[in-house]
Amino acid sequence: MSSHLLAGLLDARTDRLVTVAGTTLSHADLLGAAGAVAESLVGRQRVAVSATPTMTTVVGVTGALLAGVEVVPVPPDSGSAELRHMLTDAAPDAWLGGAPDETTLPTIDVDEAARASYEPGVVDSERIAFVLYTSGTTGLPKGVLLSRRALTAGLDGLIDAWGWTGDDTVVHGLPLFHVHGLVLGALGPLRVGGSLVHVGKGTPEAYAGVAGTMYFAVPTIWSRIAEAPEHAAALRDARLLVSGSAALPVPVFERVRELTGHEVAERYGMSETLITVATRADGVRRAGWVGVPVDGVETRVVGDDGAAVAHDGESVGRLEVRGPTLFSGYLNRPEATAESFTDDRWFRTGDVAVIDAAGNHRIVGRESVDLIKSAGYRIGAGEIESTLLGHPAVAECAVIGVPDPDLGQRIVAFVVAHSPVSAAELTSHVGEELSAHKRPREVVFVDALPRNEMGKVQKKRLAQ
Ligand code: MCA
Ligand code: AMP
Repeated sequence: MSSHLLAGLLDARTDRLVTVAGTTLSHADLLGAAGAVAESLVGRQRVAVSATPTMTTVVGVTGALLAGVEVVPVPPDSGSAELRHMLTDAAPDAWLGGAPDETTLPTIDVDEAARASYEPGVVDSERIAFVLYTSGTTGLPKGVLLSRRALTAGLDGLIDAWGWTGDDTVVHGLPLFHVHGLVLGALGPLRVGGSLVHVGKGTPEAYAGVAGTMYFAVPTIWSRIAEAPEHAAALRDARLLVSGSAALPVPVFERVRELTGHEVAERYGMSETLITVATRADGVRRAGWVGVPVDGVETRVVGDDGAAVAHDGESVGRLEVRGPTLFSGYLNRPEATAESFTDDRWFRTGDVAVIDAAGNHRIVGRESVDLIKSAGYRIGAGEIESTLLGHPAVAECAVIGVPDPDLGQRIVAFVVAHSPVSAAELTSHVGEELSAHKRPREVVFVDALPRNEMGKVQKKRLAQ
């Protein structure tokens, strides 16, 4: 395959189709429309894209990648504080495609009907393709800088692991502002020269309505498919069902196997590292295990003392990774970048894992209770706490993720209020400032938060 990130798309085939929420373009037409976008981006460095699950987003992002212009994919439901933060931190030149109402930035139109024959120039592989915002345990989301080298290596690892070819049709309904939906789910088919159907919203019915060879979903969607036998049966003819972004519960793996005849292939990754570990299509599939390192990636587990932990399938340690799929740092955050690496340049994932003698990985959990995974979204407890504290009625608060059969974890906020306020008001306050999936599902009003002698909130006690 050519070294260009979008090698498969550049072949401009007319029999390979990209469908997003009901609109279809052939690869040739997508290339033509994206070429017109690329022409209109001359002189730009970095653009923001309101990453709705639409063809406009796919054409806009593809055009920017052809032109070598950086993209900041912005969640379309971003609240005001979150949006302000991303625009200040990333300082894009313009909005590409639709922009939020009160924008002061110039906007550049995306015309899906345009057809330009654009000759992409050579772009340095270390050039940044995406600034992707993701939450940490505290503070505001950080912009993860993903280079073309990382994206190419990350996708090639999966192309190898899954025997992914131009004959595959990927089906999914994932958001286009995170690695799963955007990199794997949109760029993957364009790199490999295959077809894509983005169903708009990830419901069992929508997945069942499309014939594909590979279905990508987060565990929440698999769990909903497992509860919908009438739709699950439609996935029998697939080649590969893939789960990632959070742990797939063993009962869901088993139920999907009963209903579809397929064992779901789980893979593991992060915004900062892309997908580093994957179950191979021709490899062992074990419920609760996420596979082996993808081509070019190395992993290790270390104990609290930093010493290597045995790869015996039982010993638990902190997972560290290195290889060509890694990010180029956090935007404007050299200290946070430095802290995320060990002295010998391994990336600290913050996940706790077990590796067996054959190199298979099982993710045991996260080191910090302050990073919550809900419906596959990574959510920082600290960001929600600061937002709640910005509400005049809130004196103190603590946010935790509690186990949830549908969402993996659901966000619960414990609040000490100094004036009367309803749970609904606090929830919508978070939705207005941040984004919809960061809203607590439950607000519990308490007289005081449990604290240790140092005054630190004891979140483990809250969880009980
Ligand atoms: C949700 N609702 C609420 C609240 N939360 N209402 C009141 N208070 C709340 N706190 C509403 C929603 O607005 C919605 O209303 C309804 O409840 C159902 O919401 P929900 O349960 O969230 O389900 P959903 O809207 O059906 O979405 C589920 C989903 C979605 C499709 C699984 O969460 C999703 O697409 N998740 C994927 C996240 C992802 O791509 N992560 C990848 C990160 P209404 O129905 O009226 O709208 S990348 C990554 O992790 C790495 C690299 C990796 O490994 O992949
Ligand atoms: P994000 O930055 O949104 O990409 O989230 C990355 C985090 O998702 C990882 O650090 C893990 O905690 C979690 N994650 C991703 N895939 C899996 C998986 N297959 N099993 C368990 N956790 C996962």
